Amino acid sequence: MIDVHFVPTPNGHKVSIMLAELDLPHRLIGYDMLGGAHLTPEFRRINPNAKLPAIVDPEPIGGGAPFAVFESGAILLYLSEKTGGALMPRDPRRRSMAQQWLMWQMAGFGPMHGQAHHFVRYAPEGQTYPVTRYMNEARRLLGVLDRRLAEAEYLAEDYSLADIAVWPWARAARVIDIDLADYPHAERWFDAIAARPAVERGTGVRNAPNLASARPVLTAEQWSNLFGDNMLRSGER
Ligand SMILES: N[C@@H](CCC(=O)N[C@@H](CS)C(=O)NCC(=O)O)C(=O)O
Repeated sequence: MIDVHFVPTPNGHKVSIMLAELDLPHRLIGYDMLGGAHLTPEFRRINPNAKLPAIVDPEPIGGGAPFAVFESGAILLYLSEKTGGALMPRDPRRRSMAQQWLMWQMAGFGPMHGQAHHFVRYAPEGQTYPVTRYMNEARRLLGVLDRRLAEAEYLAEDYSLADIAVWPWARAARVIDIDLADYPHAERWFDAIAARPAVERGTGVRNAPNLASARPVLTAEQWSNLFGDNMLRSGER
């Protein structure tokens, strides 16, 4: 039974969708991120970066002691390897495509959309420069996705873990007022993936209403846990 240290955010849903697709027994361990539950020395032993998600596999590839994996993209690769290469194309070109789009998600699409969410939803209002910068980048990257999906049914032609990595962030675009209908090929791909039973199961756990709202209201303590001194100081404990 794999332990999944989890919050129902786009990065968390990548892992819960992958586990549902693979039908791997797992247990979701929820964290109160607003309360700073992830800022503990115990969790830092699982993820030195103190972010969610992370997994602990009691029966790791190659045997031995339970093994922890952090970074959602690395978790998808690990789970694929554990299941003999599931959701990773066998064909070498397609396999490389899946790796390329996974890296694109982890290094570009996710972080840029994440910053757009931060400045639109969490930062004090009225900061036009960062809002414009990250919304432009979020839209530009959706354009890249749309053009790819105009030429291929899925990112690596076959449905793969690259689609699983990108899909939850495409889903979150509506919260920052981006309409996927403006990206018709991405919307066609989005709807096809949304209809998969495993995706429905993998997104069954929802965010708390406050965090899911367009403009979450945080107490000073909660803000500090996520973005301020508590978050900064936690690494020193
Ligand atoms: N690159 C990381 C990002 C993880 C991440 O930022 N997780 C967020 C939740 S989606 C988090 O833990 N936030 C709490 C914090 O930043 O203190 C991954 O893909 O796993």
